[in-house]
Amino acid sequence: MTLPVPAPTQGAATLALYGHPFSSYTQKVLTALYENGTPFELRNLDPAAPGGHAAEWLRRWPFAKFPLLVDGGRTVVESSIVIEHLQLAHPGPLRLIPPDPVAALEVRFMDRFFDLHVMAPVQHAVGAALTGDPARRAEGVAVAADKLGKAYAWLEGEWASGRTWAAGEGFTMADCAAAPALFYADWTHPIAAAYPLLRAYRARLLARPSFARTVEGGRPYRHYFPLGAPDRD
Ligand SMILES: N[C@@H](CCC(=O)N[C@@H](CS)C(=O)NCC(=O)O)C(=O)O
Repeated sequence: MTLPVPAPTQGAATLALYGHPFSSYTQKVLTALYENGTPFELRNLDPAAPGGHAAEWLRRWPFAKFPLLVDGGRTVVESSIVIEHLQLAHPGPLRLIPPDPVAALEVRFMDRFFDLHVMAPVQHAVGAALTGDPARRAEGVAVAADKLGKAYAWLEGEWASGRTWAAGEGFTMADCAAAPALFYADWTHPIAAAYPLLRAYRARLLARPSFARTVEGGRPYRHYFPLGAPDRD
């Protein structure tokens, strides 16, 4: 089935993003929105936040995952699809997916890498810690440490070619994925000094204004991190 993509719009906020400022996948989309100065309204799903948005979010997406974007009459889920949608329907000055299909494939691959091989192990450890069971917490952290160690080693090798951003010299969707993934991964299993290029990349992401703004938005919620948020970043 082919759905029509809304015509590009500018000006007033027509976009509503359901999510949480401390959620990694919400942060991935927030970084993309801030990169292009795209107007939107954040519908914060924190239980203490005003608005009572949870019911509408669950009505639109009973799978209970966020972020979720509402663009006019359309519901868009899955953070990478949301960013692809933004590129098509609300393009800004920065193309987060390059026009060249081969370059775009590399961006999509690195986006998948950060979601599947960095963020997923972090979510595993966090989920285990949230059970409150010390044995499950220890198992979750051990599994994550093993997987993240492999991911860090692979990423260090990729950066040895001299790239600045995840898919080359331009900031893309892959960096939107990498930023929260590496942010929380380093809290879960610190990136060792043996990986200076990866550590420098994480620092570069934290210095990027779009992600720095995202991190500030999540700061009030750091007590939610069940493995204990370190006093840095
Ligand atoms: N593949 C999804 C992952 C979304 C996801 O896992 N979101 C988390 C928050 S970071 C969530 O909804 N957690 C709530 C839950 O699992 O109950 C995406 O890219 O949007």
